[in-house]
Amino acid sequence: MRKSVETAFEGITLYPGFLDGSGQRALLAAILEGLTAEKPYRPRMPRTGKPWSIHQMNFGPLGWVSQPEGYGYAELNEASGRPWPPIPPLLLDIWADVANYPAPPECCLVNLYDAPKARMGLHRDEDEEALDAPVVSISLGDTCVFRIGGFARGDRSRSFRLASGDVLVLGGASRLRYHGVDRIIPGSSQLVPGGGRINLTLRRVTKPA
Ligand code: MD3
Ligand code: FE
Repeated sequence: MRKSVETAFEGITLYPGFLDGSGQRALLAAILEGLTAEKPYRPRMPRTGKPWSIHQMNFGPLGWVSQPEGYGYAELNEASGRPWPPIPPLLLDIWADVANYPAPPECCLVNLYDAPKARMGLHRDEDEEALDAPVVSISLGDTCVFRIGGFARGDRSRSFRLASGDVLVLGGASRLRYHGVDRIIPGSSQLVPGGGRINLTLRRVTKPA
């Protein structure tokens, strides 16, 4: 069993430093390998089509997409017409260790915070059918200031830092809380070439048979 910290929120568990330096480098290499097959893109806001401040890519049978038509899951990368690359085995191992769920994840959404101003506004992850499964988040590279709130947009919120190698499991009673990334702290890690932060979220989308 790894050392974990129960947060102030039921259903949210933080594993600080789950990955040590060599684990982080091995995972980064697997991610960058996957990103040579399909190129990260800038998602577009529903309706307005305005581009986000981050880049995204997906691994796995289903990819989460944000397009002018709306949010949802897709089997193909619209930019290439091809399926998303497979989820790296190192990530499937992390899910098996911490998710406590009887089926593997179907989506690994890759968020690339590659600009100093990159952020993610408050939102809920609610496009999955399997809301009984947790979301498992793995952080690599620069530390970020992450915000977590309640079940309505205006509820009180608190901020935490997430550093390279940290794993956060978000499930149970907190699965539908609002959350977002206020900012990254440039220069806080040397892991990612050229700097920046990479967040990986593992999700189960469909109910297992
Ligand atoms: C809290 N990504 O991709 S991961 C996202 O760091 C997303 O890139 C952020 O939010 C990032 O949707 C945060 C942590 C996270 C994920 C799911 C949650 C926190 C959550 C679901 C419920 C509550
Ligand atoms: Fe989210």
